[in-house]
Amino acid sequence: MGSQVKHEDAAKTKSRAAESNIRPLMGNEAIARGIWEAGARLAAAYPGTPSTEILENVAGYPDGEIVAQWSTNEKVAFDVAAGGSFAGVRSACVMKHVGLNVAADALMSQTYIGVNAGLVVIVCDDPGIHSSQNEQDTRIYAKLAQVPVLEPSDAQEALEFTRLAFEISEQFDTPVIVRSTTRLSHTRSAVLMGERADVPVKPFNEAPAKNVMVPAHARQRHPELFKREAALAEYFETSPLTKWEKGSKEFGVITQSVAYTYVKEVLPEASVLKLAASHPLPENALREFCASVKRVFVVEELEPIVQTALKAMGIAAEGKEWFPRDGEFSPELVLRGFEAAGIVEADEHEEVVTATPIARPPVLCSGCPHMTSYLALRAIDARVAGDIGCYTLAAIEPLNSIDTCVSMGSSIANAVGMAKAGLNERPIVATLGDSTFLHAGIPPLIDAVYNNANITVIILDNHITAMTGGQDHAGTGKTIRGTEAHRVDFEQICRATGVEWVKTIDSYDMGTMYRTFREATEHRGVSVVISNRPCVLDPVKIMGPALRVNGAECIACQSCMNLGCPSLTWSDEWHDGHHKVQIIESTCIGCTICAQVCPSNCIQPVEA
Ligand SMILES: Cc1ncc(C[n+]2csc(CCOP(=O)(O)OP(=O)(O)O)c2C)c(N)n1
Repeated sequence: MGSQVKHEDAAKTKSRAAESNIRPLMGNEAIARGIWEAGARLAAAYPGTPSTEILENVAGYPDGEIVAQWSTNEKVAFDVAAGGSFAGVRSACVMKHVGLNVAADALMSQTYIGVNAGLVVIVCDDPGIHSSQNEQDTRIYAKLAQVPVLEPSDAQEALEFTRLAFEISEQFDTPVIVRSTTRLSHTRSAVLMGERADVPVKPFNEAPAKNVMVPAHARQRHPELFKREAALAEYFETSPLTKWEKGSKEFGVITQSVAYTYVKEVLPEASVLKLAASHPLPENALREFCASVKRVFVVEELEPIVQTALKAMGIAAEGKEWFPRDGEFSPELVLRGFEAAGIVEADEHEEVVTATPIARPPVLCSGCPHMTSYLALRAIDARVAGDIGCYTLAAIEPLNSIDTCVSMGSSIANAVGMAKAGLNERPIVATLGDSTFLHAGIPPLIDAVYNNANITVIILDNHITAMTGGQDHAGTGKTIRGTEAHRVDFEQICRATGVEWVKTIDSYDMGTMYRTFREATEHRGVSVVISNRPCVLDPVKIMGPALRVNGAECIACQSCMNLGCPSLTWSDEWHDGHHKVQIIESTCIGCTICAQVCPSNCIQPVEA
């Protein structure tokens, strides 16, 4: 009896221990955990929503176990990780979907090389464009690069698939993509965590014919990709990762990633073939599944990758007829699709009540140092080629002063093209942030000088990557783990490219800013202005006394309102048929920009 009690105690302790390893993790935290558990020793990334928290969480593990570093852009991050793989340590790089465009050149050759130690590329897609410039589907890249793409459907799988990705990478000598999406990356669910694998460092693989991609070697390597792809397809044929959940023979659903969870919620009893990867596809499993049901549906977010493959196999699969090719899926959307397809009766479900929230356009922060540059650019009537960062908000009211925005780093070369095309009736100005300049702004600046373009470049240096939540970069002087690092000197970089006219100004000094912009745009050739002030969310931000409007003297001219500062609101008082202005003192950081643009001098510090 006594020993039995002890037994129970031991069992309870064991199950409590297992329970204590269960945590509610965000998909991104689970991916970071998967990288660490896989025994990876190197991870590099460039921030981008929805992927940013992955490297931030990797950096939470001890430095002695895994190197974590922000790279200047995604191609650099990819190449750093590939370098780690060459050196024999499991390595990962992390990026958002558009980051893979930047890294694609390296991926398309690394795929010929394969790996030494495991090489995993984590890419987070953004169906629905919550925070991106487009909603491209990474699975197409996987097909193009002939590499597997693992698609977890919840946080538990995010951890497990990431771990597994390193195994697959080494077993099949291939980079492996793990694809998340915004919904998975940012949703929390219970995850059973494991231990960190102890993976020995491999020696460098002395194999120039494999590692050096010159034409003679690449020609030899290309056929290897076909063999590898076939072997991977076979792996997914037989792996329990490809899961057949049997149900009615009337119809069957093929799905993967978070779409799987929506299908299970809407049709819990249906026949489902859950794929772990949309590339390479397990053709026999697909054929067998499709033959077992009368109608086949493919529920996949974004592109019809699996549906098209089935059609090429001669299988009449339905999918994009009922589920859209753009936007993010949800259980409601999947339900509506099956309803339209005649699978679910319209009255079989309760009416879904959707509440439309009041539209609240995004705004720059109170005292954001970017505001002044765009006010000044409007005043000099500049044609502005914009870029990607917080400052892109200047494209909308009230600043309304950006004419184009394409992709990271496009602004400078767009401006060069406009100038060369003869669009010269207004000054042509490119604006981009410090992180964006380092990411992809330097080659086009060199191009501008080399080709003697008549443009002005404004680098909005707020000492941080603000848009994605405040990450460090080579211009901040700190690493991801907070240690001191060399700080890039933006003026010196510009001068080294050959720009002769370079000035740094204080973003909060409006008078100097107007004069400097005018001077810069009158200069023939390339001029650069560095508008310099830390982001208001940076820990070193300036916090002056809040400002207050003296209502009696406000002439309701609305000059300050053109800034779009959220601390400025209309008051209940009127002047000449227009609202006077007041300041929300609790959010005002005392930057004084509004006081500087006030013609009646009615804005003063609260203490004065
Ligand atoms: C290729 C690519 N990588 C990453 C991103 C995500 N992203 C958008 S803007 C930005 C950088 C913003 O920093 P910065 O240029 O310094 O401007 P700030 O937001 O600080 O004003 C990043 C990383 C992206 N849109 N595209």
